[in-house]
Amino acid sequence: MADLKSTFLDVYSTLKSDLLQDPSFEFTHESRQWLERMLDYNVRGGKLNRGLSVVDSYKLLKQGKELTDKETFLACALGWCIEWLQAYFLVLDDIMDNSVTRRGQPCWFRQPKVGMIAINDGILLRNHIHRILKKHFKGMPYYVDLVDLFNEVEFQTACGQMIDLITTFDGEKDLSKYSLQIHRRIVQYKTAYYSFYLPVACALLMAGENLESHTGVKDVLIDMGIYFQVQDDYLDCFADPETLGKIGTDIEDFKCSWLVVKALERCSEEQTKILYENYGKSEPSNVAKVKALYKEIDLEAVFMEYERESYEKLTKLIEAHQSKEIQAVLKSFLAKIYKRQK
Ligand code: DMA
Ligand code: MG
Ligand code: MG
Ligand code: MG
Repeated sequence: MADLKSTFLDVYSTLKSDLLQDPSFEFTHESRQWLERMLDYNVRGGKLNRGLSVVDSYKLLKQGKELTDKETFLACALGWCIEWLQAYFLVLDDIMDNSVTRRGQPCWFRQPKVGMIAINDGILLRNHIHRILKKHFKGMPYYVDLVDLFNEVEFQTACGQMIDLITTFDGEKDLSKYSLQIHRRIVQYKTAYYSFYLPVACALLMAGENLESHTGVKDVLIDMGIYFQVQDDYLDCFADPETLGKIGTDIEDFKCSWLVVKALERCSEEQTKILYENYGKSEPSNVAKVKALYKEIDLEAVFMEYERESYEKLTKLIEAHQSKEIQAVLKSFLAKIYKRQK
């Protein structure tokens, strides 16, 4: 496993150096330095789960047969395209969510000399995906499907971000419109497609499969993605920022988080009043009152129960699948995220 990660990181160096030598642009020393710093800061430093999943999934689809060097390189390159997509969305998400830290360091836009240049850096990260695909996959029979897949998933993610943001800033702050249904719609689009469906879809395309014949797999992955984002919402409030690598902002940002939806379901009239008065305000005293309320109604226990149930449901869905290889892919995903702390 440590070995796969180091191979994966080697491929990053290759892809980065390609981008720093891109013949379509006349780089100066400054622009090349900017780009290199921007890539190392935003693309390389994550958990790399999504990217590594492409390689893992592809291996499982190949039934454990040894991959050729070329196959390993291509699977890693596709994995990195997902990491690039993620970096692109996160750079912009942190601006819009007014976040402070990410992956244990200040958000990119908070770096001195960066600021709103981060917006263009986000656009560049997005463009890099297609430059990588063009350079390494152009001759492949699945090239068009791959480009289409990245475009579709990007569109879904951007729509998810749109509904996350307009639900939050829709004029008057009104908690009464928040529900589990709305939450599910937001997280399905903003997180599940790119984090769970995309890595497996990449591996399937590389293995010569047709995505239309795997809709059952997609449904399980979407459910897993929803569970993953519920964890993200939970950790936003309850995790130690040191471990998580980011400081939560959902309460301040008036987000339609799973926690606030569950709180609304469980609060007494009195408690609901406290929630309405304090949710969505940036003063620490307001945030503290919301957190105290969450503790009072024991949302931690509610989440634990949800986590247990989700694990059971997902396991059943996976085991209902015909193909043993696909079962193995899905199980390895679930094992990676179950009870995660970051
Ligand atoms: C982020 O949702 C979704 C995308 C597409 C970046 P979020 O704002 O809850 O993520 P985070 O908690 O990492 O800022
Ligand atoms: Mg965010
Ligand atoms: Mg966000
Ligand atoms: Mg979050």
